[in-house]
Amino acid sequence: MSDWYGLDLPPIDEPEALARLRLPPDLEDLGAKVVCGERLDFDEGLRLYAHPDLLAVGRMADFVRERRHGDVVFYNVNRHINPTNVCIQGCTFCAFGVKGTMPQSWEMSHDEVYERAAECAAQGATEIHIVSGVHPQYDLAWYETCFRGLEERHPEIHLKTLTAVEVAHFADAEGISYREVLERLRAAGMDSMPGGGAEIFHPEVREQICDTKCGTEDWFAIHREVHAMGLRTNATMLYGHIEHARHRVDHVLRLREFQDETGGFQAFIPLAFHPENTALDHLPGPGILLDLRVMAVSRLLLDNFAHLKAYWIMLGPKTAQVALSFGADDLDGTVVEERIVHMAGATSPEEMTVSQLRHLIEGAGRVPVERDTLYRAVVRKEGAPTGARTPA
Ligand code: V47
Repeated sequence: MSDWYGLDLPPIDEPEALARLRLPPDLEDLGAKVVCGERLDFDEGLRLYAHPDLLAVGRMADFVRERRHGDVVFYNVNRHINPTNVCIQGCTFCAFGVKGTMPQSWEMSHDEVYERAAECAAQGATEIHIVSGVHPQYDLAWYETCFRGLEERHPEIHLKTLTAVEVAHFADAEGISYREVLERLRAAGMDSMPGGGAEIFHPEVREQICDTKCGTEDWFAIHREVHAMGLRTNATMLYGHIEHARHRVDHVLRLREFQDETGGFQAFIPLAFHPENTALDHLPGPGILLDLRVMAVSRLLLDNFAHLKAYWIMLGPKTAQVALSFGADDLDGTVVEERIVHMAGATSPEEMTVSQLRHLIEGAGRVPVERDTLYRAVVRKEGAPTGARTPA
């Protein structure tokens, strides 16, 4: 059997698997590579973006997902907390970051963060996801105190905190290395890092949408340090704005190459651009067909990523459910409070209960499995809180 992404999977009858994909003749060569676990290259990625038969591309991605995960779809019980949205950056795709003088800005105290953490702890959350704008007064010491306070109060909750953009800012502001920033954050309680700030790595696009913040090399340098410290991170891609297919393929291939080196990424999360209240509000944003194609092509190219997340907050629950047949194996979590895309016009709810998440997964014919941040199955004692609230 061919080597399948380094995983020890049972052998399959490759010709039979290819036949079951029912591909049009001009995708059969790619299908043959996919069933044998052979890597697809840049031009093949472009072909997948251009091919008119989206469902055939989706079937190939679903094959890869099923080989890795069978019927299982993951979700978690988590809460997002954004201590402040005041931001000195000026990313054109963003409606979340604002100047401190604007009425829609907020600045939480440590106690306000702890109140939110106590609420989610009472609901059985296993993860708190913390990111902010780049606020000049919310310095490294502010977050160290915050994480220590959370760690003391809820040592059992995993802190998935800050993006490479915030880490780069602290290193600049303090005149210390990325590693020193990260070591201090880890000592304070950081357990892993989310995948934000990646946007689009290609300079043709990055220079137009976020030229003031941490560049592509720095984003990777920071993730490299986190991985070298033995912690995991995620990776994202913001799509559906000014980028083209070649920029998306370039983006995921840079991630694939890096993952070959470090192996520290857990999940890839394509993020669907929401234009409202942003400097790019003349753009329509992606439709469902692009949402599904990005998921499928990413699954096919990222052969060394274990998980692809259909982040329901950005896709909306219904598209996220369909994306489970286009390569995604994870819906993310209960979230509870989401500001980044809701300030940019998202119409999805901000919270889903566990029963709603499980209902979506079961409706897709899959088996829901609650995971922690590191994708270990969570086993709850009977009667223990599960993050479930009464649906509104
Ligand atoms: O980097 C900002 C994106 C990201 C908009 O790692 C927007 O588990 C759409 O990275 N329309 C932050 N997207 C969020 C993020 C994330 C979310 C959930 C889970 C994880 C994880 C990571 O949000 C930013 C940017 O790419 N974003 N503005 C917008 N208008």
